Parts: sequence; C-alpha cells; structure tokens
Amino acid sequence: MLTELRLFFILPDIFYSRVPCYLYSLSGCQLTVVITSEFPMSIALIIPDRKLDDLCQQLQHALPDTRIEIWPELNEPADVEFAVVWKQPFGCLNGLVNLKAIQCFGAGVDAILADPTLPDLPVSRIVDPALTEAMVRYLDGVVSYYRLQLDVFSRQQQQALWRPKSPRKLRQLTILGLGELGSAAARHFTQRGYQVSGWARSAKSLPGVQCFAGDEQLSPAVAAADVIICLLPLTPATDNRLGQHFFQLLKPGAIFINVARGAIVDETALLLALQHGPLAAACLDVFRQEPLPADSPLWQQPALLITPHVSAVTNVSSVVSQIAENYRRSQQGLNLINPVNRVKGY
Ligand code: NDP
Ligand code: OXD
Repeated sequence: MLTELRLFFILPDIFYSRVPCYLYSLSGCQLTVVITSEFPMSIALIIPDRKLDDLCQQLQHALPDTRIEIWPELNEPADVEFAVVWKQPFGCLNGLVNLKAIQCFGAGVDAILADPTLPDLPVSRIVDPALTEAMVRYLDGVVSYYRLQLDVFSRQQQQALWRPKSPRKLRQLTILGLGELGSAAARHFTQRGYQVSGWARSAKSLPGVQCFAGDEQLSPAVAAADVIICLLPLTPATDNRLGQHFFQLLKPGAIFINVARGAIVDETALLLALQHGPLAAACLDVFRQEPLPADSPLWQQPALLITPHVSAVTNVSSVVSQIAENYRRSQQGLNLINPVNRVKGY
C-alpha cells in the first residue's frame, strides 16, 4: 500500500526556498510537498576580494541551466557541486558536502593546496594561451628594459645625470621551470636570438634550448646566465629554494626576474645579492606577502623593479569555456582538463 507521496514543485530560481517540506496527511498516506529550485545544483565562486559580476554573468551564459553563486552568499551549501576558487579562506570548502571538483581560477594552485583541510577531490587549474601570451609579453618587456639599460637611465634621471650607455649584452637566458609558461618563454626568447637554457624537475627536450633537470643540475643551468627567470610553481620542494646558495651560483652582473611566487625566493638573500653582488638588478612581480607591506626594505632597493603581481592575470572571457567544460566533466564523472597533481603540488 502507498505510504508516502512526494510532490516536487520546481520554482524559478528567484522564488528559491529549499524544503521546508509541508507535510499533509492524505487518508493515511503521508504527502510531502517539496518546493525546490529550478536549478537545484550550483557552482560556487569562492574568490574573495574581487568583483565577480563578469565571471558570474559569463559562466551563467555558458551554463544556462546551472545556478552560479558567489561565496559566502550560498543559498544551500549542500547544493554546491563545483567550486571555482582563488585564495580561499582555509576550511571554507568543508561545508560543501556534495562538492565534486575544485577549479582554480589561476595557473598556480599553491594557495588552494595549502589548505590543510582541503577535501580529497580533483583539482584543475587554468592553462590558457591568452595568459601564456601575457606572461611572455611581460617578460619580453622586462628583458628589453634591462637590455636598453632603462633601469640605469631611470636612476640617472633622479640625479639629472646625462650619461649615454650602449645596450647591455644580454645573451644567455635561463628559465627555471619549463612547464606551460616556462616552455613558451623559452621558445619566445630562442626565436628572439637568445641562447636559452631551462631547468625543470624532469628531463626535457625543447628545440634550441639546453635543458637541465633536478637539483644537481641547477648550478650548470644558471652558471653562465645573464638573465634568470623564475617560473617554478610554489611547492614544498621550491619553498625558499632560491636563497643565498642559489645567488652565489650566478655570475657577476646577472639579472634575476621572479614572476612565479614570492615564497620561492629568500627576500633577504636577494637583497644581499643586490647590495653585494652578484646581481646587477632584479625584477619581482610576486612577493612572500602581497600586497608588499609599505615598510618592506624591498621598496627602497634602487636596483629592484617592483610590479604588483600583474605579469599574467586570468582573463575571464578566455577561461570561461574551460571552467564550464570542467563543470560538465565533473557532472559526468570524467577526468578534468588541466588537472593538478596533488602529490607533486602543481
Ligand atoms: P607548470 O606546472 O606547467 O610548470 C611547472 C614547471 O616547474 C615544470 O616544468 C616543472 O618540472 C617545474 N618544477 C616543478 N617543481 C620543480 C622542482 N622542484 N625543481 C625543478 N623544477 C620544478 O606551471 P606553469 O608554467 O603553468 O606556471 C608556473 C607558475 O607561474 C605557477 O605555478 C604560478 O605560481 C606562476 N604564475 C604567476 C603568474 C603571475 O601573474 N605572476 C601568472 C600565472 C602563473 P616538470 O616539467 O619536470 O614537472
Ligand atoms: C596565477 C597568478 O597563478 O595569477 O594564475 O598568479
């Protein structure tokens, strides 16, 4: 005999009010009326301190049948099945009991993986030709800046000094990290006529690039470099990896550029290498603490060019399709695109 009858009323999202169920008794049979949303499952955007209207709108357009919500204003945390995340407060994913996958809103996942309570779920990251192109353009600009001695002329200008100089001879360039960004940068500078070396965890073969791998090959990878560019991910193995010992490996007059993560570099050792050699100059786009505190001694170092983490910013329009694709894949139980290896940490 029928003991329970459930009636689901699906309302447009605007009227959304999940359960409370209304219970009626119908000649001995329990009748449950569930008022639910038109789009019962949702994507949460967990990206604090950023305007998310554009991402929300474009993702909604790509996934018209899915509710897009901006954390912490979640209607019902149990409805969230997919989270787009950037620098989330630790622990905030734990209440999302039906979460299936985590999509990083950038290329580097260190801030996500640092959460000790992170649920054991697939994580994917952004790999995007537009982001790669932005990074390569930034690096090309910075290397040209040093080649043309604009750092020197800028300092001379402060003192009203008129001292012409020919361009620096920057020929050898080493890229630390030969992943999506590092290998694109290596290709670009090779095509521009530089002698390019690269260093990665595993052995690589890239046309025109002398490749080195593993800790024991860091020294030969950087020994002859005029410019060293850091494009490593921040992991337990790279945390503070570039310190006093590393700077001692470089040749006098070398220029160091970090566009990866600030915590890879020992900032005190970098300052010493600028003050006493071997570094002639450095450019930092990333810092251990961001924004860089006003009282940081880095601001006062004349041989240091500082940019506020702008070398390659995620562009909503060009990444929305890969986020939508990963959402669909997570719904179908398929592998995500651009997956992160949680054991390796990148
Ligand atoms: P990938 O994961 O594609 O590449 C990482 C590279 O680093 C790989 O070649 C890897 O070696 C190498 N690597 C990792 N660990 C080590 C290690 N211990 N020793 C030597 N090499 C190592 O990353 P992406 O190229 O996409 O991005 C690199 C980083 O750039 C991101 O993690 C992010 O932090 C930063 N970034 C910064 C931006 C900015 O605006 N400043 C924008 C975007 C990214 P292997 O190939 O052998 O695995
Ligand atoms: C990134 C970044 O990792 O912007 O994408 O730093």
